[in-house]
Amino acid sequence: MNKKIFSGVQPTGNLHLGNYLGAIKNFVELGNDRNNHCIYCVVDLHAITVKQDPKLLTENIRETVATFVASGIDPEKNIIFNQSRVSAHAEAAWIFSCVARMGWLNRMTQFKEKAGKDKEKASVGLYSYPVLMAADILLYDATHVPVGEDQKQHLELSRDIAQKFNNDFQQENFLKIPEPLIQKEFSRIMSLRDGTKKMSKSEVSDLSRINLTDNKDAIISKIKKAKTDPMPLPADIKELDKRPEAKNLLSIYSSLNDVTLEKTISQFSGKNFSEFKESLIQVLVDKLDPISGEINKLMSNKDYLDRILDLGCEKANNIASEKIKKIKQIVGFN
Ligand code: AQP
Repeated sequence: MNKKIFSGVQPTGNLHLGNYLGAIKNFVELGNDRNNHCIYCVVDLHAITVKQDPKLLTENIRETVATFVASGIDPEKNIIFNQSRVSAHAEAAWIFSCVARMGWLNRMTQFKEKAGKDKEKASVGLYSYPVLMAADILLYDATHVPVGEDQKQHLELSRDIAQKFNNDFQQENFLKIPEPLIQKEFSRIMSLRDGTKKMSKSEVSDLSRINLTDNKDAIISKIKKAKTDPMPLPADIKELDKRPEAKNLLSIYSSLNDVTLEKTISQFSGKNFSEFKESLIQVLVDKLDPISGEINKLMSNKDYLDRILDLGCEKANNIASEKIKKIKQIVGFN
């Protein structure tokens, strides 16, 4: 079966190794498969659920496109566009927010994590974020959505919204129920300073992450400073449960080399971190240095990046405007 794949990345700056290994690397593989029809969205409407500097946001939208292309996503074969230029997303999000139930949203753990202790001060958009995500997916009849563990609950909500809309309006199979695509053998990439916290764009310390724009020297310095523990690397995978920093660095090495964690452990068991870090630096530089070079090159050709977005927005708009027209008719807006 041909797959219709939809996924998005927020243009919130500092795209990092976690975004690459958890999402973009997979986008490239899916996008290169002839049987897949992939839509990759720069989700700028999602980005403003937390405060953004308008000038920086414009640049970050371009940088996200540059990162997609530099990583190997073909902008001719796949659709690359930014969400705010296809008005159907915002329209569908409103209609779906009248379908979704408060109880469903109250269960979303990511809102609780992102809003933190002071949830009274969080934006309404941050709370209803998963409804906009449902609109993104359902407008394109996506059959599959690549998601990390943290987004599984949101995809479940998209499925609930689609089912309730179809039932409420007696439109069997009108909104397609999307399936998750979960990467096998993958664990979330954690901060280089604290193996219990996820690597994140918004973490204040730049030393906590490898940015996709980091050059060779920055990669070397960050890995050398990455937190470890005093013991040599273990022989047994179970030991890693008590050693989050070791687990994270070994997982990064495994993902970059497309090998299992078990295989990496058997390669480095009994070795010191200093020796392992040399190998990790080597693979990081080999894989990421060409990407960062290409991002920098593309960022100096803004016209090219804007043309990619123009083309992608036109294609996305053709699909989404048809779907929202039908949604509005079903709801009774004529
Ligand atoms: N640390 C991570 N490990 C694995 N995957 C990750 N992703 C993000 N961080 C990690 C995946 O990258 C995709 C795009 O993420 P996003 O930009 O839409 O939002 P996010 O998950 O909120 O990313 P950040 O870096 O944590 O941003 P901030 O700090 O702004 O909240 C998603 O598929 C995500 O799973």
